[in-house]
Amino acid sequence: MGKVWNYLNEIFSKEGVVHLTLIDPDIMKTPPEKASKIAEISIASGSNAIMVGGSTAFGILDETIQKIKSKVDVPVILFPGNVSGLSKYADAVFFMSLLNSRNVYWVSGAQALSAPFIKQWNLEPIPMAYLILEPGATVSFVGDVNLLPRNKPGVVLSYALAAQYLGFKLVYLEAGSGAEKAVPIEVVKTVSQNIDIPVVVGGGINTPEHAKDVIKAGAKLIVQGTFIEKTVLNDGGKSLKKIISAIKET
Ligand code: 1GP
Repeated sequence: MGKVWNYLNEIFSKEGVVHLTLIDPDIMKTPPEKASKIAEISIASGSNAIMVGGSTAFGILDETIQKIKSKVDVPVILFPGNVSGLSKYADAVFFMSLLNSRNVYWVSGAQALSAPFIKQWNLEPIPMAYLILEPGATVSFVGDVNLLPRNKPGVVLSYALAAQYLGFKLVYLEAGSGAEKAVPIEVVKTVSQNIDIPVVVGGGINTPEHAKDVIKAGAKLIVQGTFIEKTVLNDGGKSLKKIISAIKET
């Protein structure tokens, strides 16, 4: 695997867990200048890498990534919501398959359309299974998702095991951006205890206590977007630092 994958593994071995800052390159919400400021404060607060992506495409991706890269020294990893979510300026791409979509486009179609760009731009692909649980937010609507039930850890585990056996390097348990209900701790625990690849958790994580519980349950990577967007420009990263310290000392 490539440089960014090695970087993430170094963080696993040094710090135990990885914190990822998700920035939506939405021109209306986070124009490039603002996105780069958010990235800068997040990294200064201890976050380990920047993810750039979103479900909708009102973005100017290339400029956003270039601005972010001019301010931070950590990898910028694409989190594409579609083929349009790729940019040659990023360091890597979470090469995702939305395993619980009903539509084969999101499972393998968009990936096939994206693959030539990844090859041509020499982007590092990091294969990641993407599983969306209730409530799912915007991404479940866009991705035509058969939402995984919150109260059935065994069902989520079956998908996560399938992800591992299919050869994915990571499995992402997603509740949806800004989700009122995050992925249940019980689900994180059941999945983490029974698979061998690192578990990523995101959607609705907003407090140090919650983040800590997610890590204690076995997740190795935490993704935060909404909380960071709402806080870092106001408090200079103070509340984000508390969350990151909580997960790193778990
Ligand atoms: C969304 O899981 C991520 O894809 C982050 O969610 O915006 O709720 O932090 P939040």
